[in-house]
Parts: sequence; C-alpha cells; structure tokens
Amino acid sequence: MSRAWQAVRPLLLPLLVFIVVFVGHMLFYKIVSQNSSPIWWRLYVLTQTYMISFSLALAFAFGAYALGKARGQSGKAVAGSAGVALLVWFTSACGAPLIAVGLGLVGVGFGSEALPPWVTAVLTICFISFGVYWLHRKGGACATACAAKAGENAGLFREIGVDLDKFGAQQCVTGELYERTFAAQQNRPAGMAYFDEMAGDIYGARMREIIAAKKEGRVVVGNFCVFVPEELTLAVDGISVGLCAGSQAPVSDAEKVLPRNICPLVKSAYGYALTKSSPYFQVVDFVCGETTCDAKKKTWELMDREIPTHVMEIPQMKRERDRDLWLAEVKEFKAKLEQQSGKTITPEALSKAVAVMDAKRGSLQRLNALRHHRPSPISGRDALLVEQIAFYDDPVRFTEKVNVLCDELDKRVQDGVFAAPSQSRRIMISGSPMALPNWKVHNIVEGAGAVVVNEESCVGTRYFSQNVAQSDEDMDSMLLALTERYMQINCACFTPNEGRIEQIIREYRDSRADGLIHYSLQFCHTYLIEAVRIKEACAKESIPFLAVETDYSTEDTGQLQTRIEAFLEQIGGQR
Ligand code: BJ8
Repeated sequence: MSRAWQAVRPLLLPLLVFIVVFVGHMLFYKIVSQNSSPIWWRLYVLTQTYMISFSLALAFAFGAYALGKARGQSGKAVAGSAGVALLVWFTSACGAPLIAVGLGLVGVGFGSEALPPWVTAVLTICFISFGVYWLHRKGGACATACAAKAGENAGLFREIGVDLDKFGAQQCVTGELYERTFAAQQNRPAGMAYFDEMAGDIYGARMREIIAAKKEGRVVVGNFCVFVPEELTLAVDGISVGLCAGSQAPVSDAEKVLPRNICPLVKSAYGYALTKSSPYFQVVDFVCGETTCDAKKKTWELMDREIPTHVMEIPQMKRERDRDLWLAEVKEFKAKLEQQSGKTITPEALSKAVAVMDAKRGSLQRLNALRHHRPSPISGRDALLVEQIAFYDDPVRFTEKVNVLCDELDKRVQDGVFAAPSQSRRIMISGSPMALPNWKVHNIVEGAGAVVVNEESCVGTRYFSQNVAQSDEDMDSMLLALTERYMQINCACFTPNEGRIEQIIREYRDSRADGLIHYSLQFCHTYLIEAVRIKEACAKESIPFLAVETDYSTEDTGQLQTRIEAFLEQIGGQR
C-alpha cells in the first residue's frame, strides 16, 4: 500500500459522513422552512444556517474519525475516543444551544437561547481541533513506550510493507496488557530490566537489528514450532524468530478467512500475516511451518499466499522409521537454508551453532532450576516473559542476560529474598504453548497469591530441556545427533506419548509444585484429549489437577478466575 494511500485512507469515511450530514441538514432545513425554491436557499444563506450544517457535519465526521481510530484498540482507548467524540459533539454543533443556555444561567446572554451560527462554527472547530490533538496524544499512541517507539520506526516498517494503521492499533492492546501484567508486581529482580526493555521495545531495537541484518544479506526465518532446528539457521549466519502468536488483536481479521473454531494461536499468526500488521512477519524471508496439527497443516497452504512457506513433515510416532523421516526433513530444511542464503553449512559452522543453542538452553535450564527453590526467587510471570523473549532475541546476548539474571537469583536465594511468601501455593502449568503476549493464566494464578514454578510447554521446558548429544565431527553424524535431540520433544501430536506423562510427573516433583493446571488452547484437540490421561496419571500420584481450556480473549477471565481460585483453595486445604 502506498504511503499516500495509507495517509488518506482513514479520512475517507469521515469525509463521506461530512458530505452526507451537510447535505442532509440542508435538505432538512428546506423541508422545515416550507419554502419553495429559491426562497429557502436565500434564507439558508442569510440566516447563516449553512454554518450550522457545517458544524453538525464536522462534529459527526469527527465522531466517525474517532471511532475509526479506536477500532481494534484496548477498552480504555475506545472509551477515551468515544468520550472525546461525545464531548466535542455536545460542546459544539448541537451542543451549542446547550452552552448558550448554560451561559444564560450565569448571566451571559446572546439575546436568544441559541448562539450565533458563526460562533457555533468557531466553537466546533476549536473543540474538534482539541479532540484530534487528544486522540493523537492519548488514544492513538496509547501512552505506551512501545507505540511511541513504533512511531520512530515507521519509515523502516513501511519499507518492509507493514500496514502501520493496523500495527499501531494492535500495539496499544499489547502495551496496555503488558503494563497490567508486569508493572503491578513488587520486588522484581533487577535483571528483569533487560527483558522488560525487550518486551516494551520488541518492535524497536531488536527489529532494527533484524532489518539491518537482512539488508546485509543474512537470511531471516520465521518458525512456528520448537521442532524446527534453529541450529541450522544459525549455521548459515541467519536469524531465527518464533512467530507463534499470542495476541487476540489479529484474530478477528483471521476469522474473515479461517473457520472460527480452530486454535487461537493459528488464527492470531495467520491474522498477522494476512493484515501485514507485524514487522516480524513482514521481515522474514520465509516461514517454516510443520504438520503437528490439522489447523497448522492446512493454514500453511493459505499462509504461503502471504509469505513463502516451507513445510516440514513432523512424524506422529517415535519409531525408527519416524526418526528417519525427521532426519530427511532436517536435511531438506538444511538444503532450503543453503539455497536461500547462498552458503554451504560446514561441520564447523554447525558445531558452533549447536554450542550457541546448547548454551542458550543451558541458561534457561539454570533459570528453571532456580524457580524450583522453595520459595521461588522469581515470579512465574517474569520467568514466562524470559521464556517468551527467547524466541526473538539474539541467542548469544540472550544467554548472557539470562545468566546475569540467574546470578542475581542465586544471590536472592542466599539472602532470603523471594518473589512470594513461603506459604504461597506453587503451581506447575502444563500444555499448549503461551506465545507472547499471552500471560492470561499466569496472571490469574499469581493474582490469586500463588506462584507458577514450571511450564511443561513449548514456551517452557519442551523448548530447552535437552541438549544435543556429542557426536563425530562429520556432517552426517551431526545431523543425526540433531535429529535425535529434536525427536525427544514430547508434543501431544505424538501417539502414544508416554514420554510426556513421565516428563510432567518428573517436572512436577522437581519443581516442588503443590498442584498442576493443564492448559489447553481452545480447539487444540491433541492437548485437550491428552489431558484425560494426564488427569488419570495425576490422580494415581495424588497430584491436585485442574484442566482449563481458553483462548486469547478476555471473555472467560472471570470464569477462569473463579475456577482457579477454587482450585487454589482446595490445594491450601490439602497442605
Ligand atoms: S511441539 S505444541 S510448538 S506443535 S497450533 S498443536 S496449540 S492446535 S503449537 Fe506446538 Fe510444536 Fe507441538 Fe510445541 Fe495445538 Fe494450536 Fe496446533 Fe499448537
């Protein structure tokens, strides 16, 4: 979309509204004045009634503009925009007589209860100018650092084809959610400042880095699954970003194309691609999808129309021949990267990439182990944020920052500084991934005074639990070792999936949790059905268990809160 069109588009509806209201008021005047042409027209001009038509039309056009700006924004922004529109309307056009009445009450009169039409027009222009200013200062920018920084990058984003209108509106939703989730926490580790900055500026500094790298010719790959070996992307000096999306903002756009009753993660991601509203989707050279579930598998066919899409076939069982299938897929992905980047992956480059990823996983393993201390030195919300940032940040810098945070947490444990009192109930969460900015369940659990101490999730231990085994330094052995590392991931797409049940019980014990919440995204059949077996395993192990199914909207928050609070009370009673 051209720059001029992007600037003009939001003004089209207000312009139409202006014309319709102006003409409508003029005709209305003609009817009520009961004069036949051309007398009514002269009167219309002589009594300056056209000023009233103008004021009314301007006020209505502003209302349309304000509502257009607020569309897709947070509740607060919508309410704010509507408030300003109403204020402007009441204090100008039709409100002008009311002002005259008010002024009359305090002794300032105009000889009749209505203001002269030209005063009405001037007042309307003044109030609307204030309204436009307010909308851009408060509603449009949503007072978030993120939106402000996005504005700084507008030129860069335009270059990669981002729809800035959509992008701005979605940022407001995320920014406000972020403030609600993290700002309210007390006594946070100083090391979280880096991750806060990253989250608040996710479309700022990191995005500029990626765009700059792309301009230098480095390949950028978008991933949707932790099965995709990031090591291979690093081995061509490429950049890997996780594109699983956790925001409700693009879902309604996606639902214009996709069926409503599929997983919100898929709808959110597809919505971003469709509306060109995320710089991350716009910057990638290609995305790598996989066949873990039907929703994803079939969405790739549509995604390919928006962004070139490479699909890896993930086996659904873990036999010898399934491992061979995955090895073949890994080799094909390697070839795709080599062709895209024009570089050949050498054993040295791959070995270096494996070391980078193992160090990254090692830092996350360390963080997770620290959370298992009773009481935990870091909240679940903070730990989840770190795990989510792992999918965006430069891996070497990220590892360094996680280790700095862990050093601080070590010290906190020694000094007895904790995220929650020792009697707080400890919850482990297991199930579907929670992509940025999905903090819904953690927010509810920790808002109720408990602390989340482990996530058996792809934004959690499934991402970082296993390192790559040592192998010979030839390419075939290295690719086999890589394949075997990834085949250990216990996604619910596998059948049978005993490994995941064992992993959950082990992590539950290691994390010293008091209860397990199984979290499924709506319509995620694999996790929803597997929850039945996990519930049985928990009953056998006397582990308090609760299964929740939810999406990215806030509609069910109250209901979830009631269920989770009742669960926490039940655990409290059992301890
Ligand atoms: S390894 S969990 S990242 S597929 S998209 S399966 S939530 S219905 S994300 Fe996943 Fe890889 Fe498995 Fe992990 Fe369900 Fe939604 Fe499908 Fe999903």
